[in-house]
Amino acid sequence: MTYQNYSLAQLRQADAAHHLHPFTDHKDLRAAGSRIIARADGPFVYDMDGNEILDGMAGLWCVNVGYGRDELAEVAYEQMKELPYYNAFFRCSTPTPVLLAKKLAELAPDGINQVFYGSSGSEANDTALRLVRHYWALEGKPEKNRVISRDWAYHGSTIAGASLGGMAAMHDQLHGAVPNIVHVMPPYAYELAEAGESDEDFGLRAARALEDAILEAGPDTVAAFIGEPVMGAGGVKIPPASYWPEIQRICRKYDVLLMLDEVITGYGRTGAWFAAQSMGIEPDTITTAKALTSGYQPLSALLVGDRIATTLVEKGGEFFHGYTYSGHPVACAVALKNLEIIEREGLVARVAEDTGPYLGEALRQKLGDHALVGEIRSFGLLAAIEIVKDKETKTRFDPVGRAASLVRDHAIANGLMMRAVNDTMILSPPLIWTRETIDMACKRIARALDLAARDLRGR
Ligand code: PXG
Repeated sequence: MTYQNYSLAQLRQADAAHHLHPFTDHKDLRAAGSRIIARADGPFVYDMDGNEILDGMAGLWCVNVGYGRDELAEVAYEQMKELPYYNAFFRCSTPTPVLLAKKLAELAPDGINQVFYGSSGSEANDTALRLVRHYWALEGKPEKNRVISRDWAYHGSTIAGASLGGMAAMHDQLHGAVPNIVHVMPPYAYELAEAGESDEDFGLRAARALEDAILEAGPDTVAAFIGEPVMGAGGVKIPPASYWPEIQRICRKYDVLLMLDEVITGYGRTGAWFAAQSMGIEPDTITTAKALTSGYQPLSALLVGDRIATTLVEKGGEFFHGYTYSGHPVACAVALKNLEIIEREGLVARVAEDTGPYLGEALRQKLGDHALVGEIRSFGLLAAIEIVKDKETKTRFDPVGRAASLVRDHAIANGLMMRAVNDTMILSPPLIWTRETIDMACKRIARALDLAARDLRGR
């Protein structure tokens, strides 16, 4: 490997001197130095300080088949030798994106049969936004172009992605978001349900915020609603069962397209190929990326439903949009093999029948009584732990975010990679985790919670 002529200290110094990291306070990072992960195998990553860390985040919600899959490396190598690149513009195609599109049409919910490729979830959401607006323009309703999203949504970090997303801090730095995108409340019962309000009632109330926004804007001006089935980066916010059916009903009533962002939930994480299937949602578009290749190659696929695709084909006219790497042959070859691995190893069913339910039970049984734990929720292999100062009143430690950062730092020091979003701890492990891996993770979280509680005593 090329880096092996360099010491850890040299790499760290070069990192600080030249590398601007994503979502990072660069002053802080330069003071602290970065953790350099140099190797990974199965469910573990290894840093250059010599630590073995169980990866509770599957990289960044993406390495669903785990690390060290020689098959994926081999298929990339073979494809690079045969055809490293050719584009999909100007009436050209290459074999692997074609075969992958055919496969995705098989796996996708009924009525979804077309694919538009990019290299990231952000790009795919940019495509989705353009496409729904283009659809309504082709239908003779160009004024039907507003998109309704939610506070706390994460839809990527390009200008379109951040505009669609509902992260206040990102909007503050946009200096002008894409126009005609509005945000409504998220289905986050833990903080937003009223005293005595049932989960079901809260889910309906949160969904009806969409109806209010449609009526306020005027249904003839609303193109689409966009949402993650389970909000990921916003803190694994799992909606009550009443939420999505009501959203679906409202979208149908006002002829508003439904854009589902499954960049995190796609490809098995919820115990179905797509959360649309586990939750019974019938979307017009599904944004996917991340686990499409298990992160072994950058690739996104926007799955496009028949309604939009039919108009696009029947009305014709060029859709002026695409990327150099739309349908990259190597990334698509890796995706095909990755999907084959997920199928061959029965990973989707394993999440549905075994590890998904077990993760929820184990977390609740082993950690639910801990003084710092306000709520545990899970859906498939997505889980969240709310960190609070007082379980009864749901009071947080001051300042917000400090307590969960402490838990995260202790978890990592004790060999478990986790994420903290404000005061919510997140798990999104590879689908190869077994009950034993889950038990190992629970032990490490319990220790991290104890150590954080000790640090927080008296605060
Ligand atoms: N949609 C969703 C639902 C995502 O989670 C994107 C779109 C954008 O994908 P790209 O490939 O452009 O990053 C994402 C990405 C975090 C974190 O801190 C989450 C994501 C990305 C970076 C950090 O949890 N999700």
